[in-house]
Amino acid sequence: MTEAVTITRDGNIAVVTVDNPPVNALSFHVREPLLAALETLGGDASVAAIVLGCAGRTFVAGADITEFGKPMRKPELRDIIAVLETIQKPTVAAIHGTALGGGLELTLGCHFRVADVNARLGLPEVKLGLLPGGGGTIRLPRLVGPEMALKAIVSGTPMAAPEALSVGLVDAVFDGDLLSNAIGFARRKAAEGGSLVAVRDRSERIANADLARFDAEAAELARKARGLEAPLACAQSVRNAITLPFDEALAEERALFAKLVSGDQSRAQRHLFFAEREAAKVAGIGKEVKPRPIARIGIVGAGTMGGGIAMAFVNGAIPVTLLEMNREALDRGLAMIDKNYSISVARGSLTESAKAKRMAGLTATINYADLADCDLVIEAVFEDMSVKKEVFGKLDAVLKPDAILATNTSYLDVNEIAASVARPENLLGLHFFSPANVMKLLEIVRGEQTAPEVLATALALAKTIGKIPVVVGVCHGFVGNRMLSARSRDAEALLIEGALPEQIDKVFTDFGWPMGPFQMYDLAGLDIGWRNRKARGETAAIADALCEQGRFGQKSGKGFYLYEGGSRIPLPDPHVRTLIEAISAEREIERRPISAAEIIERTLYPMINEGTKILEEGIAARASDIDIVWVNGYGFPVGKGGPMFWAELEGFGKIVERLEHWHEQTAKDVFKPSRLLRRAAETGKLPANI
Ligand code: 3H9
Repeated sequence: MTEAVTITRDGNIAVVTVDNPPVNALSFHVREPLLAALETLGGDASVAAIVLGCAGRTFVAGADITEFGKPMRKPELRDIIAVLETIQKPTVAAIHGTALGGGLELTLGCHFRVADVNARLGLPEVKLGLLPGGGGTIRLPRLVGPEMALKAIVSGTPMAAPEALSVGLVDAVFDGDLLSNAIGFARRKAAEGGSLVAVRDRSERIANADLARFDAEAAELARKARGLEAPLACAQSVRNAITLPFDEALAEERALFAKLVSGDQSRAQRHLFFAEREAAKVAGIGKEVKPRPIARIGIVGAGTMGGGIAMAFVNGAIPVTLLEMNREALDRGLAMIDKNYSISVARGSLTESAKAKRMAGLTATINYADLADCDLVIEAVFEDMSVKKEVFGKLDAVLKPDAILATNTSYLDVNEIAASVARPENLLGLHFFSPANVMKLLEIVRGEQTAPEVLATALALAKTIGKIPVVVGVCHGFVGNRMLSARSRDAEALLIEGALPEQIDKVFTDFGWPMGPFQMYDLAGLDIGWRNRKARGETAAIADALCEQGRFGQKSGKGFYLYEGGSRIPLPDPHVRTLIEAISAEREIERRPISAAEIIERTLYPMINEGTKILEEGIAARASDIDIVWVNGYGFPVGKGGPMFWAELEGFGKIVERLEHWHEQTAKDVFKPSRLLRRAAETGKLPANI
């Protein structure tokens, strides 16, 4: 036996242990000895039962994702499961940590599954643009019923062991030494000597399936899939489990898997899986750099942003002291948080007692001195340099010397803020995205003087509260908002030349975005941009005109669209069309049809161009960091892997050529291809070393 798989004995019970750190993925060097072990033990008359478990922190967390996209080496997972199913003595999977994807599918080849009370079980393949390809879609419905299987497989969300027990996925849950309990369980099953039925042969849960109801649920899921192929394939395959004989359904699953795994969407989603993990690795922040302990967070400002940030921390069980300038503002902020939690309670996603616990994690104050015991304080006040400096001046005076100062600025110069405090090495940007209690992205802005330890603390903190951190450098708008601004720079011109907001937005939703730019402006409120433009002496003919008419977006019932009776559904508004056409006429621009391709070239291509400038300047460390920012902060479609991944699919050569064209037409800088983009156009790839 190799080290990846070992066999030990406890009397007449054989224990097969997989040991492939860090997550016991089913790599080739595991599959080969695992198959051999099972074949040997299946035929060994001295073995009464087999327990299959894992060493280390988890049960098998799935197939080895790094092997996808390469020719699959035999034996495959399904070969192993096929052998498991022929074994005529009890086979028991002993699950701790996470049994995910191929890991859970492996257990479905066993007669029994027993789990540690803290284990989680799931089929998350859909998140990688795949469907379970090791029989999961065909076997799981046989254990838990088709509707539950559909939900679990299409969502990819793992379930906790107690729930798995209640739905029939596992046969026993143990709190204590899992292995000895599993051995005891196997010994009892061997002694009972009852008939052993493989999962493939259990048909009672699918025999009476309500196909009409199943189809209605599957249709609803398809609607939500927004152009993603994997959720549809998952639903189709679970349906096959009901309607086709086992082997036929299994073969269909295999074919669907093969199609998805070689497609661009899955490639994109696998890229994002590894990109997210890469983003957590930051130059100069090795294991030797220890994060500081954070027992209490302070937040200055209880507006929408401050309140959302406060919720993010108390949700992660970190107590928060929330400061406002006066009682009234503080009470308003607390009432908003309370209301948000009440909505969750009404929806059933939070219990009353969990809400009470979270609210109890909040301490409210109007005195800076009450922040003295905080280990990290985030300011979320008005976006104005002098206001921010004033806040940090006060914080500097009351906080302990090693407390960390963080600004939630979206645009301002973090180095300038740092220069105004006595502890610049303890200052950084923590840029949350609204709503901060929901959005996963956290841009961590590293100032010139930010200490490695401070950065390590921010990274660790992000993980604690379930955020996806990306470390970025200082520039106007950092990575996300800087690229967003490049995306919008020509949008108004598109309207004036002939497009309408609803047409541009449809190009975006067809691309896979949850909404287009004009829907987004209406949602965010047009007055904010209007105020900023006025302050900078800038104009935007259409948006300014809308604001002058009191059309601030959703909150005023009209903006680029009309929202009838408080609805959030954007309706195209003939009035807006007339206004746009009047501006075109005023400027003597003859309106012309604008194609979807042109809309993409004039919005997304400049955004890619800006991304390459961000890389040239070292504001982002890697192209994949930019992808993580856009997918998690701005709704870039996961099936396209983020802007920089998509750019490669689209073709850097084509992008440069079209940017040059638009640069010639408009003379706008945003279309002038960067040096890096030109280099990428030569080879079809972004260079490894920038
Ligand atoms: C599948 O099973 C298909 C089958 O249906 C069909 C087959 C025919 N492979 O996340 P972490 C690496 S699809 C390769 O930081 P955590 C990861 O990149 C699979 N590598 O740890 C990282 O490497 P590094 C279905 C993997 O404790 C290191 O392990 N399964 C895999 O925060 C630690 O990972 C899944 O989708 C893998 N499968 O979380 C589960 N998994 O240190 C995917 C991890 O170099 N995995 N790595 O950056 C997870 O969700 C989490 O890793 C897990 C642990 C929850 C297990």
